[in-house]
Amino acid sequence: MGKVVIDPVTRIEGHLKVEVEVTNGVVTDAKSIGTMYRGFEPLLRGRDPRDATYVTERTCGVCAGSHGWASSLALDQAFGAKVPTGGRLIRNLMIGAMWLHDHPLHFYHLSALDYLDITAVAKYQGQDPGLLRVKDKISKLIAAGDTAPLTPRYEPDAFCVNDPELVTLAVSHYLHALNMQAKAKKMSALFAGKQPHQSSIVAGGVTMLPNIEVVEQFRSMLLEQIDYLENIYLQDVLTFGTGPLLPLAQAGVGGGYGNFLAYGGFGLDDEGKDFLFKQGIVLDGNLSNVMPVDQSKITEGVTHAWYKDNPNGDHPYDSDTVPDLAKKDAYSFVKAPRYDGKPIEVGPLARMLVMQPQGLMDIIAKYNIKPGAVARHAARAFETVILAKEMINWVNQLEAEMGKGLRIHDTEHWNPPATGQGIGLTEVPRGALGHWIKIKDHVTENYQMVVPTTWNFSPKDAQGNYGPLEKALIGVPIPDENNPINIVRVIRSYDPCLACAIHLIDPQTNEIRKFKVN
Ligand code: NFE
Ligand code: MG
Repeated sequence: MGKVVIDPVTRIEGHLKVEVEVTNGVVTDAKSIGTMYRGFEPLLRGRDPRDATYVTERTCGVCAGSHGWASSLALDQAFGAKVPTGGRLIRNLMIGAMWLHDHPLHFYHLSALDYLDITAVAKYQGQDPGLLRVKDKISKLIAAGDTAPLTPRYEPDAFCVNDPELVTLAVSHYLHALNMQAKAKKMSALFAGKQPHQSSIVAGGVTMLPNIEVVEQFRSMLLEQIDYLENIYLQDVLTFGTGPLLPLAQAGVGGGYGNFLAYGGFGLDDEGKDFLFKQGIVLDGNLSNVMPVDQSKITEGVTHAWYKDNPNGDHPYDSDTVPDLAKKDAYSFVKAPRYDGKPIEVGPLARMLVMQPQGLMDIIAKYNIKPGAVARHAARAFETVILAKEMINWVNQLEAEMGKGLRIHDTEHWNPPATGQGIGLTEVPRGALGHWIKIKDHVTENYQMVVPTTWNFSPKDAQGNYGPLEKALIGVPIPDENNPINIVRVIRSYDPCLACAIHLIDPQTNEIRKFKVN
């Protein structure tokens, strides 16, 4: 038996350490350890509630707009604001464009290298001029011993794609993806003022009143994205997932509990009733029973997290975020969200298994793919295309609104009430995001964010249940303890963001150590 410690886990956002026990080539115990506390929630107390939008966005540089969106949804409710159709559509388009940047980045730049033997590029024998340029570029880097960041930290294994054609194409798409992501960010900035950290979504709607040139520029950029996302990104994921990685996909490596939660996101009406990505809960992998979500069943426990126990209970309206580094049995700064006491996965796979779009379900059935690391990549690519195509409808609807006098903000409800409370639940790239605010004397009395990676990378709870990642790691094959590549594949399949999950660096625990095998 051996203990494998990966610290820090690279090619993710934020600070994560993972410890596993390996027995007879299989993971038998796992700990997900968030090593950084940031203190955004206490920071908001006593401030103007509207500050939440801008302060919480600074949680993260990747999904920043997500927090602007969730906080504004919470403020809409607390202020009694009714977001006009134009405000809803612009929010959807601005945040949607952010997703078009975020998901391909995760696949090409953060994850694909776990599945490629990059040195195969030097063996490319084809004549495609673009691929020959890639071969030339990468071969020079290999010769110079300078392949970071393309070189994975681990040795290529049996699941690493080493066909020179496929690998060279994938690397060329890696480079192309950088270009397409920059364009997606520009799309978002057309409405957001800038990216990251948008400055247009506010309580009651948005502040940017677009003209027709802006909308048409957005449309033409969106059409280019749809072509790219459908014909390159999704195709690459399917080529890998139903080809060389099919055994991993069929074995459901990194599958976990089979519990999935989505709050629903991207409003399709102004009443907050229908969403592009649907709301629901699936338990124990039972896809025929998608249950409704009741937010009152959400708790965020801290039994194994470095925080003082909550005197007023663990529901986000009443809970607290007070660090306690001396806490016995604690091993992470990530809290432990649970739904009705259950650890639950959130994210693209959860969304797609709640929504069950026919095209993806057909692929899952045809290839007998099980929930796991590869399925997460497939779900992520699939939902990106669903979203991008729906965005065309929102552009059309926005133009129709412009024809009848576009309203983007509920100006009647801009000032904070003396007292109030509100919840903002939505879907962001890494999963279900919730913000809870309580207002007293016109200022924020309490603010809590329960973030996708907090759900997925939580530690054990008071009942001793593993967090979703921990559970997903147990059973993962590690044929060679010196090469625990399957562990990072499973970790990265969630696209974790520990910056969001923990929302001050502790000089004692944030020490950067080398990956080590004991
Ligand atoms: Ni920092 Fe985030 C997203 C949020 S994280 S990336 O998507 O909220 O778990
Ligand atoms: Mg929180």
